[in-house]
Amino acid sequence: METTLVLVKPDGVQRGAIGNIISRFEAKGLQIVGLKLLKPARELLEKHYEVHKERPFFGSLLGFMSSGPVVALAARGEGAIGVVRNLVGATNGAEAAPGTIRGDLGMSKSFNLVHASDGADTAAFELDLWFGEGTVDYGLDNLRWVNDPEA
Ligand code: 3AN
Repeated sequence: METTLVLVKPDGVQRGAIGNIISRFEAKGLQIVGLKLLKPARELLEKHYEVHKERPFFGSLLGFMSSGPVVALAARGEGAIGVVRNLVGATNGAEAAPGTIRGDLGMSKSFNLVHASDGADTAAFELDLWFGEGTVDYGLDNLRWVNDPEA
């Protein structure tokens, strides 16, 4: 089982796409084990985007991400990190495949609706950052119809 961090960015919140985005993760068979709406502090975003601090778009990225509330969610499932990245799609919405969140809803490489952890180390780091209080662990009966235990 893997757990990964997803953020619905300020553009996704402002466009009324929170439900659309979250429902895709639920429909896929991922379990939501953390969920909150917050206006992220600049220090939180600086840590979150630390790897991009030398990139030319770092300042505008932080400005955008702190411009309004975001939804943070933790999603769990087998191979969840890769599964979520596939559902999210390529960085630039204009080029992202139809069927993905960015491909269906986005046109921009900066206003691209969602963030998703890109690997196991990143997921652990980002979950600690956004859900330092821990995730909510509970049984979900539907899950026994999502993954075949014999396959
Ligand atoms: P992804 O979210 O697809 O993994 P990254 O990790 O390459 O993309 O970039 C992190 C974030 O930085 C993106 N989600 C996007 O919001 C922003 N970003 C990436 N490339 C650009 C760019 N060329 N101009 C503006 N913002 C960008």
